[in-house]
Amino acid sequence: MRQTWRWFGSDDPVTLADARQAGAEGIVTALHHLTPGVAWTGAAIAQHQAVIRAAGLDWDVVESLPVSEAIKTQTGDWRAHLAAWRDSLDALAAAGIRTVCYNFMPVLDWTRTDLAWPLDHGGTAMRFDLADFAAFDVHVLGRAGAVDDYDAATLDAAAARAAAFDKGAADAAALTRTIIAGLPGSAESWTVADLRAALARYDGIGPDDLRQHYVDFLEAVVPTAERLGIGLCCHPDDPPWPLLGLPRVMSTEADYRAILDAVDSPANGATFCTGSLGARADNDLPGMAARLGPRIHFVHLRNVRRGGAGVPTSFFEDAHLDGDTDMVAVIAALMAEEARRRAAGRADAEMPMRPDHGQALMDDLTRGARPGYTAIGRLRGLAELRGVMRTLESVGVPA
Ligand SMILES: [Mn+2]
Repeated sequence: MRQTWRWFGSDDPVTLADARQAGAEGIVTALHHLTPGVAWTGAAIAQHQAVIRAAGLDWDVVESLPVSEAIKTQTGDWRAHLAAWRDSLDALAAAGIRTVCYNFMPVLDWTRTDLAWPLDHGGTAMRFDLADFAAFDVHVLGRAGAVDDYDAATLDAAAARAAAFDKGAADAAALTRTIIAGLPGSAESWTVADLRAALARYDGIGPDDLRQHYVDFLEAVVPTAERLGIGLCCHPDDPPWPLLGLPRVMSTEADYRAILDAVDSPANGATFCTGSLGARADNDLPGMAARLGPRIHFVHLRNVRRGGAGVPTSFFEDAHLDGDTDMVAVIAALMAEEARRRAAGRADAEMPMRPDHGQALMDDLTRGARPGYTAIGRLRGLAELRGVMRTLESVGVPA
């Protein structure tokens, strides 16, 4: 697999020079300053690409080309947003960029309850605690119907956390800020009232409606991607279950299969994120890597340790080779897919992968980075993953 590294642009505390020292071969990035629904222009793409090239790297993968809330809800300017999305694909292909990741999660891009959970070794990791999340949902957001989404033990634990908020023993505002950090754009600009308004846009949109909107989106953009030779790849839901009453439709193998079959084109592919999918004990990741393999265009390797076998559950972001996912088996399955592609003469035999998040280790603790996008933590992750790949290359991948 090709070793890539996510970079958020010139204001990212982890620089392109850092990415090179970590051994990255290519860059994953986006025009993060542009609003969803606005077309990316050739000039803006070329400017970003020139900065990356000046650092001796190349822009291999777009992550993400955002799908607007209007498209997901089929309201407002959604048809114009679809046209803009196609225009962006045209401009990206003209710049030679042919792997485009996106997601179809309503409102929330990703959700954690602790961005710096202390680990025994002195570093920190991101964590999702189900009781904390329920405390936010039931006692801070006060969402109607929230109590129906958690079991009795979780609700009891959530009530105890909320009581601690009242006594000042825990900070409801900090928990709110952490959960809102997963909202797209500038998290500081979101309030609980904004979140309620964003959730209200999905009143009456159930999972079947959202899946249909998703298929409609694919039918509108996949022919363009096919013509341009672009591989679109959808990132799974993170975490992979419904949150805050919002429907989620990319959480399981069955979800992926439904979407890949609905628009059956090589251009309609998957981002295989072991970190997101691995938060469910019922996702068989090595098996999914093998079965979805021909349609995987981009790989995120990350490991989580779950709090239990249930869904939903708590989890934290463990080291890349630790956690509950058998990372060696996943990498072997993906490398076997690459071998099949090479044998079939596919031009996209080598899949781009990146270490998806790292813990905060050593100087990461004082340097600052976007949540999960540390320098040393990801360098460690990439080095460990590279070691697995190099070993499997040497000893051979089981067919
Ligand atoms: Mn990911």
